[in-house]
Amino acid sequence: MGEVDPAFVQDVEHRPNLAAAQAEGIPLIDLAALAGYSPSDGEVADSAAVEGLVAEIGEACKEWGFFAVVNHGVPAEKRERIEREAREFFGQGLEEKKKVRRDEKRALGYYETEHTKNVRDWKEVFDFTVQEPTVVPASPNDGEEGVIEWTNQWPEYPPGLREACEEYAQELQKLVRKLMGLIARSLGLPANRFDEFFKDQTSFVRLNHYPPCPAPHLALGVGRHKDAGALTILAQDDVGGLEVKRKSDGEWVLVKPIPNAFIVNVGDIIKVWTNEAYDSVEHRVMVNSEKDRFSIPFFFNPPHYTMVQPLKELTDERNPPKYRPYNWGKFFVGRKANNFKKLDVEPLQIHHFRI
Ligand SMILES: O=C(O)CCC(=O)C(=O)O
Repeated sequence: MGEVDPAFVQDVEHRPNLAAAQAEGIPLIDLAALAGYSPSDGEVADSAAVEGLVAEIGEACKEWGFFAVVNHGVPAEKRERIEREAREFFGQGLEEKKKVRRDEKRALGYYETEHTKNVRDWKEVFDFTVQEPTVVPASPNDGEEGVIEWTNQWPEYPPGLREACEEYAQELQKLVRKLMGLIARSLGLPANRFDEFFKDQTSFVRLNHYPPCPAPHLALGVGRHKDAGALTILAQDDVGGLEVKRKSDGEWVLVKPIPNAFIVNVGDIIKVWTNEAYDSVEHRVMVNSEKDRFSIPFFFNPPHYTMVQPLKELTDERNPPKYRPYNWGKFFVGRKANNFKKLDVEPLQIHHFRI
């Protein structure tokens, strides 16, 4: 990526503090009690241990908007395999990677010029969807009907990337179903309350590579943002750099990598579904001048035709809906299109639908 182009430079107030403190007390949730649970029946096994998990997850979603999970059931070898293949893929020359480059027509594949909040990120990515094909609106504009199909673009090299990605996505599907079941129960809803959103889902996985950066005090790997979807499950390597804005005091704190754990973020859709009982968390990624960093977020997103709005069960006269319904598909494709370029206007956010 060469030296630092002004396109990467953050405004002064958003520049990272390279000496940021590691966060203390981030909820660490042990999912061992769910071992053997099959998500296909949509029910979480009933036991005192699971009840404890439900309470822990509810508390974490309220107080932090994120947490770490261990003993999650995703086999370590599947994670190691996708991490290995990702390194191989990004280790190639730009020309090779550009053969599967994302563009205005093909939303998936390799991309190295993403902007977050209109500042370029110091990273390169490879995106693939979980559902093949993934159906989305043809246009983000209201009144323009019609849908298109997104299909994944797989590179010839490394030859094992596709299989590693597909296997990993299947494992993450199982985990996200378990987590959504626990989250539903923590809200007093049936464990299968969110199952309908798995059919025709628009979930995707991103391979992130953050190369060493000559000016880590000026640029960010990913600028501050909240995830627009429902839930994100992130695998990060041992380099570190993920920061979250702690709710209790608004400080940016570093999330220490824990071997084999996943970080789970509440996204904006859950914030809306719960009428703000649960909050999405702002986060960003610092880079460093020495080491490459890799991470793999899995973004759980509902079908494009979902009208996102506070759930009826969680609202009443005393707690009326705080958001107008919005169409997820239009929001999602609008956001994807925005990431292609620096805009003069603020990209679409859920606060635009706040009542
Ligand atoms: O790399 C990370 O730790 C976080 C990545 C992230 O927030 C994103 O890709 O949206």
